[in-house]
Formats: sequence, structure tokens, C-alpha cells
Amino acid sequence: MAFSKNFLWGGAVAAHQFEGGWQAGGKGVSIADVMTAGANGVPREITDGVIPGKNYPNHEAIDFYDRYKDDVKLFAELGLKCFRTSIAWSRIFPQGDEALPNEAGLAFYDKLFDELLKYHIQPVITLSHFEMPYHLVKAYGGWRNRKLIDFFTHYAEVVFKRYKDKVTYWMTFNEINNQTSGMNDWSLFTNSGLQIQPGENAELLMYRASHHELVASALAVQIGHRINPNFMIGSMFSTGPVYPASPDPKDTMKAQRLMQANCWYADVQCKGKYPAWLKHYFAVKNYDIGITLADEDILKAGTVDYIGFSYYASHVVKAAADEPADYMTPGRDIEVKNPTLSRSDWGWEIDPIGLRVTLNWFSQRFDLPLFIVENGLGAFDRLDGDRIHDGYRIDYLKKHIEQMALAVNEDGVDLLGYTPWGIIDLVSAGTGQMDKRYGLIYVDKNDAGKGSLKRLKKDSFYWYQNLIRHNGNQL
Ligand code: BGP
Repeated sequence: MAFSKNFLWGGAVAAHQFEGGWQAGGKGVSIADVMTAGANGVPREITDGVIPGKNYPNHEAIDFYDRYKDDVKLFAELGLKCFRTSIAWSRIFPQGDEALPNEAGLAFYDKLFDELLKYHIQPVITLSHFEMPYHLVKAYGGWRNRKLIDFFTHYAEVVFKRYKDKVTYWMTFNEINNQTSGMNDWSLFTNSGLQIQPGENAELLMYRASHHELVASALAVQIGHRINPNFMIGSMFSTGPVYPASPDPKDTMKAQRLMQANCWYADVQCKGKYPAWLKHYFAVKNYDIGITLADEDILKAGTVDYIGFSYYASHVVKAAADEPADYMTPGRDIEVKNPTLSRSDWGWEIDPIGLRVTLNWFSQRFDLPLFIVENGLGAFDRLDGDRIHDGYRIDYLKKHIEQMALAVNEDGVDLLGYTPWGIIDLVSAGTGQMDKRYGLIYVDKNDAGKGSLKRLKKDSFYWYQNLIRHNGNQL
């Protein structure tokens, strides 16, 4: 195995899932601050503002805000070359629509980036990771409103200018494609701040909101390159192959449709234009998305420099017996368990070869450098004194890195780096729980929000440390 000497071994987190300090330094309420913790199969609730007495796990999270120096020291000991996090938009613009930024919020990220750079760890930054000021939802209806393009690009410009000498790798929106595949209250809210009212067409609003985000993203790419031509500004998609359940061509047609539906954002962000099938779909559905000629020019001029993506699992689908001719109707997908794969405690299929499939798929289709910015195993960990023997996590990471190496060495994929998700235990985005752990560093806190917040190194910490030391050549 041979990774380039500049290969970016790292770890990934997102501001709202680990910072805490939800009101510190003048931070405004973000959409993550109005989501409760789920429990035992009960999904997270999106409340109307912050309601006293409810359990909001992101408010304290793991208190990185106050402990960042000690945590960065652990990342340095681990040997990270880069660290992927996001900027909490509501720290910089508490309401989202102010003219002037909040200096205390900007200063926090200055301190954090300086601390990382002190140990030669490159910050890799997402501008919006399931996060926006809640005020933009209440006052403007989230991304359904075109005005958000101005608010977002203003925010992007402010942080690009401020950190132009500290950050090279950026991403605009985290898993921007989640809203199409999810199409439920949670995915629409976290991706676009959409709250669908009775009688509204959720699909139409989702496409409109996505279009606004894509225009904002393309403008941000252009603004960023003007501020620092060396910036690498990427997209970020949630990915995973969709396999047909059988050799029946209908199942292949269904699988292909789902891949298209999941990856059209990549066509827009990487090629600068909407794919023909989707324009056709808008016309058939009579959806007025509001795509102007000026928007089309913006999309063309603001294509990304690399493709960042998350990879956790693959999927298997089957066409319905009465599958409609367009194979598109939302909510009609029949997901089938893959008999050849095992699953995580949360039922996510573990498919290392699927990562190689994904790397090849993106590489052939877009011919851009790739960056795996999330991958990992959410699992229950057990303490054994002060140790956590998480051999299952090591096994997961090892098998994925093996496939990654094959993609680089055998298939010629241009891969910039690898940042496993939740390098330190944090609040799960989907469940709001702490006990769905991804970290190589354990944090003493449970689902009920109790614990000392003490950090402990898991077995996987030492394993990854050794792997980085040998630049991936010693699994
Ligand atoms: C991705 C998100 C992350 C993260 C991860 C794991 O979709 O970008 O924010 O949370 O998934 O998901 P979960 O936390 O639900 O296990």
C-alpha cells in the first residue's frame, strides 16, 4: 500500500454535535438547538423554539468549546494531519440576517485553528453542517426563501476573509443530497430549515430550497477563489451504492433511479448544470423551481474543486410489482436486507467493498479529486476500567481503509484524504443520543446527559495512531 506523503489522515466532527456552548460568546440559537434527544426508538422532536425542561443534547454536547485545547492535544497525539469540523453559522451571525458579524464567534475559531496549526493539523471546514440560525427558519421559512442566498454568501465571505491564511480545504453544505433521499421532517429541517405546513408540496419545496443552496454554494466557490485562489472548495454528499435485489432488470432500473435521485446534486456542483432527467421531471410535474438564466451561469462558474463525501453503508432495492413508469414516486422504495453483509447495532449495512465501488463511481463520472470526509461505525462501547476494547471499530476501519488503498493503487483513484467520523464521541445527528458512539476517544457521558465528560483513549486510538505513523502502510 502506498498513500502519498501528503495524504490527509484525519478525523471528522460537526460544530453542533460536539462544541456545546450553545449560548457562549453571543452565539444565537441554531436549528440544532431546538432538537431534543431521541430515546429507545423515539425520534428527535423539533420544538417551536427552546422549551425549558426539554432535553437538548446539543446545548452542552461534549463541551469542546471549553475543552478545545486539551482535545486538540489528544488529536495531535493521535497524529492527525487534518481535522474536519464545521463553523457554527449562528456563532458568526447569531440571527443570520445581521450586517455585521459577531466578533466573539470569529475569535473562537481563530483560537481553534491556531491551536490546530500549532500541531500542524490542517483544519478542513464545512460552512453549514446541518446547521443554520433558527431565526432564518422562523422569519424567512429557511432555504425555501431566496434571501438566504445573500445571508449565506455574506457569511461565507466573512469567514473566507477571516481565515484565508489558516484554512485551505472547505466544503459548503454537509450531505446536501440527504433531503432528497430522506424527504422526512428531520432531513428537510436539518438540510434546509424547511418546516412543511399542511397542504404544502414538500417535494416541490425541497427542490426549490436545494436550488437556492446550490446557487449559494456556487457563489461561495467563486467568492472563495477570489479571496484566496489556493482555496480548495468542495461539495459534500452522503453516498453508498444502491444494488438491485435480483437480476430482474426492473430492480436494476429502480437501483439506477435511486442513485440518480441521490446524486443529482453532484451533477450540479461538479458539472455546473442540472441533469436532463431531472429537468424533465420538473417539467412533467409542473414544478416551478425558479431556475433563472443568471442562476445557470452562476452554477456553471462555481463548480467545486473536489468531491467530499460520507460513506457508511450500501443499500439493496427492489422494484414494486406495480412500479410506476417513472420509477420515481417518493416513499415507494422497497429496501431489502443484503444477505452477504453484516449490520451495525443500528442496522446499517457494513460494506467495505461498497466504498471502493463508490470511489470508482465518483472518479469515473466527475474526474475530480475525492476526499472521504466521513466513515465509521456507530456502536455501543463498554468500559473495562479505564479501557475500551473496540476491536469491532478497528475491524470496520481497517477493512474500509484496505478498500480505499485498492481504489488508489489498483484503480488509480485520486484520493486526498480520509477523516473517520466522530473521531471523538459526540451527539449522534440522527438520534440525538450519546450512546451511539463513533469515537476513537471516549467521552464519559450517556444518553441521559449524565457523566464527567472525561476523555479516554480507546484501543482504536492506538491502532489509528500507528496506522498514521506508517502512512497507512501498516494495517
Ligand atoms: C452523517 C452526518 C453526521 C453524522 C453521521 C452519523 O449523516 O453528516 O453529522 O452524525 O452521519 O450519523 P448518526 O449521528 O445519525 O449516527
